[in-house]
Amino acid sequence: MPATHATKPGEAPWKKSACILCSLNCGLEIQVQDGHITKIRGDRDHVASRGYTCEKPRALDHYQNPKTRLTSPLRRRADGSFEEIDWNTAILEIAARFSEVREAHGGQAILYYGGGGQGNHLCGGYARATRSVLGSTFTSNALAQEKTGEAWVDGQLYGKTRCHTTPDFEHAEVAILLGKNPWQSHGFPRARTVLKAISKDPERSLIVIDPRRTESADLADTFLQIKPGKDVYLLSAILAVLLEEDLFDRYFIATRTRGADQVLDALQHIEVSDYAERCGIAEDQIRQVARRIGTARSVAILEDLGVQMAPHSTLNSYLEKLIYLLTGNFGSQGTMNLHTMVAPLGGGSGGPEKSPVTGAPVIQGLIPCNSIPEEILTDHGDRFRAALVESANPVHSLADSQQMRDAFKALDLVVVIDVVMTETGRYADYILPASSQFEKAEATFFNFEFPENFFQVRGPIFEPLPNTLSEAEIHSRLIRELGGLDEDLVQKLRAAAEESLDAFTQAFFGALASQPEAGAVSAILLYETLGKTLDDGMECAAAIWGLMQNVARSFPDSANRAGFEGSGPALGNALFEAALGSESGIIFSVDPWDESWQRLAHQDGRIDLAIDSLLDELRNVEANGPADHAEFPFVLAAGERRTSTANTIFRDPEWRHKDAEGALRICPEDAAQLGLSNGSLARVTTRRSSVEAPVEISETLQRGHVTLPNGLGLAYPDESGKERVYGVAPNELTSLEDRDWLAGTPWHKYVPARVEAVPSA
Ligand SMILES: Nc1nc2c(c(=O)[nH]1)N[C@H]1C(S)=C(S)[C@@H](COP(=O)(O)OP(=O)(O)OC[C@H]3O[C@@H](n4cnc5c(=O)[nH]c(N)nc54)[C@H](O)[C@@H]3O)O[C@H]1N2
Ligand SMILES: Nc1nc2c(c(=O)[nH]1)N[C@H]1C(S)=C(S)[C@@H](COP(=O)(O)OP(=O)(O)OC[C@H]3O[C@@H](n4cnc5c(=O)[nH]c(N)nc54)[C@H](O)[C@@H]3O)O[C@H]1N2
Ligand code: SF4
Ligand SMILES: [Mo]
Repeated sequence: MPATHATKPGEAPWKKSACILCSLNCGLEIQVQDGHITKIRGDRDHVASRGYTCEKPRALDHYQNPKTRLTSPLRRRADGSFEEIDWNTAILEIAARFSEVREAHGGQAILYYGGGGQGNHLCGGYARATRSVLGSTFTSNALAQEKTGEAWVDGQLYGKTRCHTTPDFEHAEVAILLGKNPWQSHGFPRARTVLKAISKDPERSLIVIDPRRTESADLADTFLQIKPGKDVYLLSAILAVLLEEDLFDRYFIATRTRGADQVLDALQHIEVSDYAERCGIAEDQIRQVARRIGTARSVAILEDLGVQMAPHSTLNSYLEKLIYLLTGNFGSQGTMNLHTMVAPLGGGSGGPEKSPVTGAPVIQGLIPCNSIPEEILTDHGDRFRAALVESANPVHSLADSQQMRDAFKALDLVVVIDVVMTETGRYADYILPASSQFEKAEATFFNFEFPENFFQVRGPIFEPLPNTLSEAEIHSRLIRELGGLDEDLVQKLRAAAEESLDAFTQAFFGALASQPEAGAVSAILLYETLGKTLDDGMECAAAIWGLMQNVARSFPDSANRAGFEGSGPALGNALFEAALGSESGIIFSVDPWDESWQRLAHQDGRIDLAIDSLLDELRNVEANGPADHAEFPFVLAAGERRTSTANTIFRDPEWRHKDAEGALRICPEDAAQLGLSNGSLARVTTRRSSVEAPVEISETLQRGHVTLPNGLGLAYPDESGKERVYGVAPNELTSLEDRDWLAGTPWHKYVPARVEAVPSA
């Protein structure tokens, strides 16, 4: 790697890679010329995407070649400006300053934030080594403002938070999208193709639950245009109807679950007509939907930010899962299944369950994003004093940007590893320039497929930009400087790696057995030894060897069924060699339809349906809801995925042909009442701040509901080189306290707001 594919005479070669703009990482073929991405097409050989892409990757050169690429380590001066320094100085000083923090306050005072956005995940593994050398216990990333509530519920139901279910939309008779707009945001392979197929098939139904008539809702057989934030009423009313009309799968409940009685008891008290009114969906329609679900051969559901970033979010995840579980839609074709994975998402297991400073829950090893400023802006002796931020932009992406700026200013040391200058970088003491995702080996870690799961390793398609380094190299240098690497061991393992993969395997496992402490830095050991024997540009794929050994240990039968022979280390090696040798990805696991039952982590093999704390919340749902704010009559969804958004991965506003400044969407009636017209300016005010945005009048919205896109409000130089901020940064408007009581996940989709016309000058 990187290898080439058939080209026309005179044409630049097509190089295999993947899109890095959303979790799907669709396979791509890319032509490059003079350091630029010139042509892109879907890779038809890719094992998961099979040639599919959406429109966004066409703009990928804006990621690879923005005006703001970093080409030197930077150190902040006393006056706040940055000066360029060389790598040696940067590594020396950063190691020394982290050591000072560790000596004065302990390693747990160093927060690690990040570990991979949509396609940059190997750094998370290498950073684990640095964290262990520093003794940095706590970590967080975007999952802790979206998926931790759902993961916590999975942990209760199935026994481990890594028991993640995936919907089988390819085969489901009924497909439900709950607060999810895959037409724009994807979330499963070939989303548009799959949705269109369900929509066209008269035997199958697509049900969309969303306050806005989205592109996905346009394809729905049934669109439930719910009042924003009221899903808890709809979901529990559906469950109540299923109970009333005896549509639960009693056999499944009796043989496969425990704790159902407590759930049924809580559901009995629900008055469907009252709940229908609260969520704004007619009772008749709720009953029809419940009957469709209750009588279908198979049902699959995908929930996402529309409920995960709204009031009652953890409870919503629970109710969503009760709908498919109580109707027996689990562990079979067309339903919900527990899949294999190359590495569990999140920050690792086995650490503290609560933060010692705020008592915030640590789920999937992650501190809730909304707690981070409180973990810093306090007198508590255990507060965070330093942060290492990698491949993330938390000052922009976490709730309440002002509090985030204050918090980052209060830290003794902030180090940011990124490809460009960001809102977070501005608060750093040091910024380290990383090679881009097209300049180093990377891999796809959102492997959520079932019954066949896939993995793609991709090679670089460009030489690294001069003076940038891969994260693996950065962590390796830091660890060396911190004295965390046993150089004799490195020599021994490198010699073995040069001999053969088998010799290396034996030497590596032997070393771990005699020096278990080396396990903590194993990713960097792999990089420094096995990595040096891989092809040019593939060094940082070395950690994948360890992950493939884990796959061989955790899912040997699945890997054998996928055609990989042997067991133990030999199986791991077969997987590793195949992964590095197949540019369009491999199917690494194949399961029978009932495999989910093997994957369940409860000892008795049953699903534990009763979650007392959430049933209590359900019984007192009113009291646990958001407060009313009379002065803020609108609900603002702050962070809608649109065709013109891709988190903050593209900073150059040029790529946005439509919706350049990120419009505030509002329905015609509200716009008329407020005197707003298309393109006119609106002022949006929340408890935190007040911003201006151009208006887009849209029939897709209901009264009282407005939306702003995610990923805007980024600073970028204009033609004259002067920095300008394009669009509204959504988190200038959000509040830290608007969050789930259990998981701490934010209510970004439910921001109380006021909207006014800005008088034209
Ligand atoms: N184009 C594009 N695609 C992306 C991204 C991107 O930036 N741009 N980002 C990627 C990332 S990081 C993620 S996490 C995913 C997120 O993917 P999604 O979760 O699909 O994205 P959103 O548009 O934020 O929210 C989904 C839907 O929730 C609806 N919603 C709002 N409030 C409520 C409510 O109260 N109840 C219900 N039921 N629905 C509600 C919105 O109208 C919206 O249609 O997208 C990924 N894909
Ligand atoms: N109000 C509101 N806030 C939200 C959301 C919302 O809907 N509403 N959505 C939330 C969600 S779901 C998410 S996922 C987050 C996303 O927010 P973040 O997780 O903070 O990350 P991204 O915006 O994806 O930005 C990723 C960063 O990685 C950098 N990067 C890219 N490639 C590389 C590389 O190879 N190496 C390194 N070191 N860095 C690289 C980019 O330059 C960028 O700065 O935002 C969250 N914030
Ligand atoms: S679906 Fe996601 S990964 Fe695939 S091409 Fe579109 S943005 Fe890229
Ligand atoms: Mo996300």
